[in-house]
Amino acid sequence: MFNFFKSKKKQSEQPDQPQESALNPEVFADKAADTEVMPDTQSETEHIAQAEQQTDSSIESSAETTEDTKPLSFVSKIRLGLSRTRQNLGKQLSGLFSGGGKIDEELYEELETILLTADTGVEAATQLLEDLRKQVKSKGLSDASQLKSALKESLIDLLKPLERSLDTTTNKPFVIMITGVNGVGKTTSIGKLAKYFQSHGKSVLLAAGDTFRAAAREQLIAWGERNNVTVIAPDSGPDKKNDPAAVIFDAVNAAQARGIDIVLADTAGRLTTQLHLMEEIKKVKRVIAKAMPDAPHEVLLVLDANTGQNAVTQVRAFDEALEVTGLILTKLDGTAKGGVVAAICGQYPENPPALRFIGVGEGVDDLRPFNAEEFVDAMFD
Ligand SMILES: Nc1nc2c(ncn2[C@@H]2O[C@H](COP(=O)(O)OP(=O)(O)OP(=O)(O)O)[C@@H](O)[C@H]2O)c(=O)[nH]1
Ligand SMILES: [Mg+2]
Repeated sequence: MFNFFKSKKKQSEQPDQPQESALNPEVFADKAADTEVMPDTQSETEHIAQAEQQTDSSIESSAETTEDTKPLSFVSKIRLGLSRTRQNLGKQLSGLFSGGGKIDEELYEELETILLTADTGVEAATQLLEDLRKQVKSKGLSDASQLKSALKESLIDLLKPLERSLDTTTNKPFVIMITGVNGVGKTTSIGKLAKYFQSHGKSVLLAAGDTFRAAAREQLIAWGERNNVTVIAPDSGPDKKNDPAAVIFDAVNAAQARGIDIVLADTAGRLTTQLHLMEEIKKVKRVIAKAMPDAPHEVLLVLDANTGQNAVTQVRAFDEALEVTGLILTKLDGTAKGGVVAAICGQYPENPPALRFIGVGEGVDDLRPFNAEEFVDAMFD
């Protein structure tokens, strides 16, 4: 047991700093992590095909189903996760391109409509069409069937600037603050990230900074147990003062004392219109910097792919409040509108935010660093 707040100096000189620790920084690391799922004899191709054949209503649970039986490669997971987008976008594009007709204005218009229905947004759709027209000219394309690979190329070019992996070696501990609106997948992404970083040889500590929602603490503790990592959580007693800034402050101190590589700090979901909560999250960030100068080293905004164009509004509002450094796009498996990734690019043509990870299912392995080629390949047949 330890209490970092008692040993902290100059507390009264720091107005942003929490005045009392409401924490019970126990170690929740007794239980073993999930065991590896052993492969069976079914081929991966068969396996994906089978999962893809599921009806729309069952597709959301497909990742779980496949986890129970056979682990898929990451590329296959993304392919499976993007089944809906591929079925929607891929089918429409095949219809448009396979006829082998002429490349004319009508075709461009139809293509624009298809892109917009996949949630690419007007800016990105316009950019893609401009790029495509250039390719048609420079490569001398004349037949619609040649457009598919050209469009793929344009999409990869558009999405490539989002592909910037997260370097966590710059600081120890490297403090990552996770934010976003309610229910987008923040806590689940932390669970997945814990596993991801551990599998890359990093030690991880979780901070249960969502002191608002009932059971948020328990949810994070469960992820901690599953990954066999420490969770710094507030005391759950009803009379305890639960201050998210205090929890994360203690977690950063704990990580420093223990030589932990990465701190993942959960925060409560909030709407961008809840101005007092947007102020609160700014304070949380300021307090983290009191525990460790320059921290948080990464402010990750989690976006739900189903949100559509509203994702763009969320990026802007959270960025204004917190200077977001990276994004996680979750629930790509539950949407036919994976094109929202392009919408983010369309809004920031000069310098788009880094899309660090994408979530393609509820399982602990369903998170993957964003890779433009892989993503575009998975979007098309
Ligand atoms: N299909 C799918 N579901 C996901 C994904 N990521 C998260 N979820 C689910 O989304 C739901 C909400 O996830 P949470 O992690 O609790 O979301 P949150 O942002 O922490 O929610 P609040 O703390 O209440 O704001 C859960 O049922 C998750 O299993 C994903 O990539 N795919
Ligand atoms: Mg949560």
